[in-house]
Amino acid sequence: MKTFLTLLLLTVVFFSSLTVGEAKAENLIVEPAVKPSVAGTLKIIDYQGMKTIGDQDGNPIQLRGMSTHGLQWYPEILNDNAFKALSRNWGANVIRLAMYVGEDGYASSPEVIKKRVIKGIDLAIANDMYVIVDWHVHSPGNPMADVYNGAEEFFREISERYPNNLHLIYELANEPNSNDGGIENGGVPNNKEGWKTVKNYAEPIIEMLRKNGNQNLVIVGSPNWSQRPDLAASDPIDDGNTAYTAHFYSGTHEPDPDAYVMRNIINALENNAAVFVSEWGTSEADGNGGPYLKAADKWLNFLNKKNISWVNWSLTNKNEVSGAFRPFIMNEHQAAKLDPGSDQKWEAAELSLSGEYVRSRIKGVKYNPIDRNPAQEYSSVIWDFDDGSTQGFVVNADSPIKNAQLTNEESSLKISGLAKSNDLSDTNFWANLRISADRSSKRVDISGAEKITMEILVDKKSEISVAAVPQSAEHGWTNPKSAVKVRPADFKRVNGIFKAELAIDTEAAPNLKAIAESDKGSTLNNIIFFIGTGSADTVYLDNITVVGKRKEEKETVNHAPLGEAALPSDFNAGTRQGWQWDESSGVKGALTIKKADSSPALSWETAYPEVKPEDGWASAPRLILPGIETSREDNQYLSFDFYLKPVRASEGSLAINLAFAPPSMGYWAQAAESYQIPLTSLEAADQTENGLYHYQVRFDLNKIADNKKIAEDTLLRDIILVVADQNSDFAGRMYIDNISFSN
Ligand code: IDC
Repeated sequence: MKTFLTLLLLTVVFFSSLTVGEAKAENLIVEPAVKPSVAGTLKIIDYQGMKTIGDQDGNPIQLRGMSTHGLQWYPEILNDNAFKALSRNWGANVIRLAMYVGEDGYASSPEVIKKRVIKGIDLAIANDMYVIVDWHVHSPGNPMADVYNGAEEFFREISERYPNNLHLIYELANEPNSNDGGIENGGVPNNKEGWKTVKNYAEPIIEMLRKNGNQNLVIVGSPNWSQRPDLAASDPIDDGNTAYTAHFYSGTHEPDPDAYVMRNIINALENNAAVFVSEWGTSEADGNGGPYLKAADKWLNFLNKKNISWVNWSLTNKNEVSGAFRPFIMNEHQAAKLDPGSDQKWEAAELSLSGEYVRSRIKGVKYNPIDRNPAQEYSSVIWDFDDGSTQGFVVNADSPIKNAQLTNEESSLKISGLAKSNDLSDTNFWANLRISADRSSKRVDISGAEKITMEILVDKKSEISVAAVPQSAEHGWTNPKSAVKVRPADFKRVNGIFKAELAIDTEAAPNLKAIAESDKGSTLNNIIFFIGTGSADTVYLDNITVVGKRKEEKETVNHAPLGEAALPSDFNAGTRQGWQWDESSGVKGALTIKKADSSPALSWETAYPEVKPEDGWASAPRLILPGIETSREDNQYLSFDFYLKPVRASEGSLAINLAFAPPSMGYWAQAAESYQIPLTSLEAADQTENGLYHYQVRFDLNKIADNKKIAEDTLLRDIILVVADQNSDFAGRMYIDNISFSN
């Protein structure tokens, strides 16, 4: 008995380890991430001849979790429900607090942003997650640039507040890079010298931390947007608990050991450095496009196999593909809330495709995406006989019974002369009366049809059978498989007559299935019924209906023709002259050419949501003129006419923003000031004859944010215009015209 039990046990263990083993070969279905309460202090250890992150006992541990978006823009994620959802429902053991320093971040309002970081740290600790404090170097690209002066002080303050706290991981520089006016203007080159700059920046901060007794894991970014941990590995920082950052976006960086980023990671590992992927996305490198989930699978397979920790970008409901939550899109959906509420989890439909995918990968479970356009039930009454006619039904030419009569009686189809139409066997309906809708003009789309239903009315209860051949141009005939019957017991007395419902499904009527599932069109154009009765001479049919399920088709948006990108954009030729919705636009409705002030202008409708996202750009119409390879030359302004035709506009204001995407300036140069339209004083604006409010907007090209300078010959690449919401209730139409450089 004992041996038998042992054997049984062994078999069970053998088989279960086999299934786990098989799943593991994929390295995507993985063990839950181990929490700090179990793993304790993190330290870099030797593992399979390389370095990796280990727990307090020296066992390898993998951190898997999410990064916030810029805390200056999306601080709403800092709430207990969200952190509980991430820790419990997603199974994350790490969260990264992306503290931008530039771009209106920490350097602009240190106290506000620092408070947010502290709140994030406290929430992470309370919810049993490690927390990465990310000094988000992004633009400018050199961690030694002036805006980043406060780094050491910042890390000192945080580490004094959380002395040697095992939850904290310090990420000293998100992404050193060579952009922003070129290397001579403070970028970090993608080479040994570039890494040296980063190293020189990081060393004193690490020294300070260690001197003060902080043994925390430290992560240091690498040149070229943290794609060069190999450079760091060949000239490492002299510290036993420092790892190097690698970042990738699965739509841009190939999951191939011979491709740039993955090869650099492998080189770094082979050179005895620990690598930490503190940011990766399912999109392209600009945060949009895709999602590229197959490539992400390959990447994660690699990371999981090598026990590399990873953190996904990002926890935002901004309308960008890498964002984990459903964004606002006008007329489509509201943004999901970053506070999931007291149930402490987000429904799958509140997540974006990316968020739903990444959640399952963090959890280590199978990725089973929900159907985002599920088929909906429909029911269309095709023949109701309410017009007093037979609606095209006649005795079919092939009917063996000829002398039946079809008339309309009290808005139903009366069929009399059925006495001899009485074969009630399941399959031998051939001897019965055939009627068909030969003269019906109905042409109805029945795609997804599952059954045909009808009401049968008789004066005296009787058995009635009906077989059907619905017809389309493509599918003219398939023999019915069987007739369907209603029995005397199925009838109920209604207003002095007996009534029953009969339903013919696709099994009984195979031609229904053929038409419903055809990809060449599912237009029903006729139907033949074989009608048998037990004892009735007269039967009435009513409300012949098709019932089924199908996906709602999205309405296609009819934009005016795109035309050729051209400045000035006067829209007089009836095209959009290259203007289109930017991917991140919160408005995606029709872009049309309509007259404003008697001249054709580019026009669209906008209605901002009542529940405002923190970032007023998230719900904004955002236009882009991509690839306009032009420069400002000696012009001082970019100017245009802007018109509003509100349906509602009584509160808040609109802020029009301008940006260019010059490759030489990190693809972003934004006018320092926005153009404000307070909706409370619309009457101060000029009005056109047809009542539009008119604004002559102009942006000074010498006033660019972050001290950037657009030279006369700086290649601008794209022009981006954003009409941001500032607590407004605006709904209505907007127009833009005569976009040009000017003096
Ligand atoms: C992006 C954000 C986007 C924001 C932009 C500029 O997703 O909403 O407008 O920054 O600040 C990174 C950076 C990270 C980027 C992200 C996607 O670390 O800040 O966020 N990305 O572009 N490196 C590669 C990609």
